Amino acid sequence: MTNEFVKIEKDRGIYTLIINRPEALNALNRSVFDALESFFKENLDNFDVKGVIITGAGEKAFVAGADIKEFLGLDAKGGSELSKRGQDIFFMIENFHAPVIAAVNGFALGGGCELTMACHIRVAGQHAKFGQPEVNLGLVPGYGGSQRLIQLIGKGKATEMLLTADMINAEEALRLGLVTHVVESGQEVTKAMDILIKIASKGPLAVKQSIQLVNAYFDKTQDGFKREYEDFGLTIGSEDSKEGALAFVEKRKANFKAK
Ligand code: DAK
Repeated sequence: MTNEFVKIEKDRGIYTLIINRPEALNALNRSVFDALESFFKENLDNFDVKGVIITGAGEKAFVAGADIKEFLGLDAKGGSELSKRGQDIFFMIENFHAPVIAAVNGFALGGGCELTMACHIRVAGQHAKFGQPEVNLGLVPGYGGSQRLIQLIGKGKATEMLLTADMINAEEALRLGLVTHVVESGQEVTKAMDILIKIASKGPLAVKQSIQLVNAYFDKTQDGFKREYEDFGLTIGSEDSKEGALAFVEKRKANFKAK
């Protein structure tokens, strides 16, 4: 499930994945992708996982991009295959049943910014910096960044960021809606944990379907409104919704079972 490049910690059902290559500013190499892929694949239907935090080791970087040294020499076919694999892993994160929060503790550049955007929620430390500097390398983003940046901050600013490679700071990211919280540096994981502990008390199936409904809005093959009435039926037919209503009437905390 893990390797030396991604450390995993567990607390009250919340898993913190720490990308652990501080000497390379936590750049995403194949081993990091392997570890991310196996964690999310192995826990696809595991409701014991209540939430996930992704962060970077050290104080300087969340992830400073794909490992530039690793993609030297890739040809068009190899590059495209690597990009597709990264996209598939990021889709797995985006569609994970439990919330995934990026605790952005420094540089989030290129593939690092793309990783934050595949997460459901982003919390930034005051010193965090975001950017898509691929054009500096004669590249376009390869892990969904050209699409998710527009979804999150709109076409105008996304185009400017993609074309200039300029970084934005945490306050600007908050103003643009790229992140939802800016906290004192060092408090990113604590804030992410607070949010996830709150969500962990909710109905797990309802949380899963809410994530899917948000994603359905951006999926051109789905009708989000149709999906919503279908999912409403699904959740109201669940044992958890009966427990939720009963707990309300009996003025007690609901004991959800993800059923
Ligand atoms: N890859 C590999 N090593 C990196 C790195 C990266 N992305 N970013 C930093 N490092 C390494 C540096 O090489 C340096 O290592 P040593 O020289 O000490 O061995 C160490 O981390 C510390 O970095 P600096 O000395 O540069 O630190 P500074 O504080 O001076 O600068 C910086 C921090 C973040 C501004 C700077 O490191 C920087 O500009 N880093 C590169 C940012 C960047 O351009 N990232 C890549 C974005 S493009 C693909 C799919 C996707 C992509 C590509 C291909 N395919 C499917 C083929 C996506 C590409 C990207 O992510």
